[in-house]
Amino acid sequence: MKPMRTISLMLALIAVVALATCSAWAGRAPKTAAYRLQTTGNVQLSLPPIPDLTQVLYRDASGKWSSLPVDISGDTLHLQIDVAKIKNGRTMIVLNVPEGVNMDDQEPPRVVRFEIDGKDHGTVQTIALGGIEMAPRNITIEVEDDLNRLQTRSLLVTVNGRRYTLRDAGVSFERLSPEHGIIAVDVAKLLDSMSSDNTVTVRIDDYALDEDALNCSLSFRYTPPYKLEDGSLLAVDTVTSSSGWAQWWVLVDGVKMDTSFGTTAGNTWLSEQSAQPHWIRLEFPEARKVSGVALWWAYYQCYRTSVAYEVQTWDGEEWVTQVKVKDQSEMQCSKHTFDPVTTTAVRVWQPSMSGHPGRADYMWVSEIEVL
Ligand SMILES: [Ca+2]
Ligand SMILES: [Ca+2]
Repeated sequence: MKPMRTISLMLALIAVVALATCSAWAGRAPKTAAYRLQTTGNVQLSLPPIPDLTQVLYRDASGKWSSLPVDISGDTLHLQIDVAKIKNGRTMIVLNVPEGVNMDDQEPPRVVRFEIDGKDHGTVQTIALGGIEMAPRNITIEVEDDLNRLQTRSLLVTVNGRRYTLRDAGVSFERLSPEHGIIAVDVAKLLDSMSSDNTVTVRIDDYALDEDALNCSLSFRYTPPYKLEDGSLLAVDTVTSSSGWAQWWVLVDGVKMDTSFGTTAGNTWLSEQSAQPHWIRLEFPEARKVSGVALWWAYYQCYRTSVAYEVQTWDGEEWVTQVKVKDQSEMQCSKHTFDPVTTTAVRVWQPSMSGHPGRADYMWVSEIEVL
C-alpha cells in the first residue's frame, strides 16, 4: 500500500457548520459534524471528536453513504480516505447522522414558481429581462424540496452585489411546510439605483448533505434616457456594449445614414444582441399631435431594416398600436403615417427576433423622426 500523504499538501477540508439544525443545540457540543473534503490522493485525517460517536460515514464513488473505520487515540479521531473510492476526489464525511436529515438526498430545493411583479415565469431558475423601462418591484419564488427541510438561515439575496438575509427588511420567507415555502424580495426597497447591468440573486439550501443549493437569478439592463433640447426624453431598451456606439442619441442628431458612410459606429443606435424585444421611446414635455414616424436604418453592407415592429402612442394608461409593420424589406427610410393622435409619448417596439434577417436579434437605426 502506498503511504498516505499528509493532509496539508493537497486537501481542502471544510467543516459544514450548518449541521446545528436545531436551535436548542446552541451552547452545547454538537452531536454531529460534517466535513467536505477535496483531495488529489489518499489521505489520513485527524479530526476532533464529538460526544456519543456511533457512526462515521462518507459518500463513496457511487454516491452512496458508506461507513468508514475510525481509530480513536486520546482526543483525536483518525480516518483514512482512499481516493479511488470517492468520486472526482471529492466527498463528505459525517460524524453521526444528523437528526431529521434524509441522507439519500442529493438534490437542492427546486423552483415551483418564479414570479416578477405578478407575472409567473414558471419553474425556471434564471430570468433575463433584457432592457427595461422600469425596475422590477417584487420577486416571488416558491421553492420546495422533495426530501429535506428548507434551511431558512441559508437564504441569501444579493442585489447588484449587496447581500441581504432574512434579517433585512425587504427579504421575507413564508413557510408552507417544512420542505416548502415562498421567498419574497422587495426589489424596489433593496435596489438603490439602477446600473446599466443589474442582477438579483436568491440562494436557498435544504438540510441535505450535498454540495448544492438552489441558485436563482434575475437580470435586467437599464439605459438612462437622453434629454433633447426641447425637453423631450429619448430612451432605448439597451445599447450594445461594443465600443464605438456609446453615443446612441445620434438617433436624433438629424444625420441620416446612407451608403456613403464608412461606419455605423457613432452614426447609429445599435441595441444589444438579444432575443428580447427592442424599442425606442420619445416622451414629450407636453401632449402634442402626432401622425407618424420616420425611421432611417443603419447601413452596413445593406440597410439593416427591421422586418417587424409596431408604432405606438401612449394614451395615458397603455401603449396603443397605430401601425403594425410585418415582412418589411430593405430600405433606407421607413415612413409610417396614421390619423393624428394627441399624445405624450411615441414608441417603436420591435418584438423578439424581428430585426434585419441575419441580425434579427438587433435593432439598428440611424435616425428617428416623429411626424
Ligand atoms: Ca434536497
Ligand atoms: Ca442620426
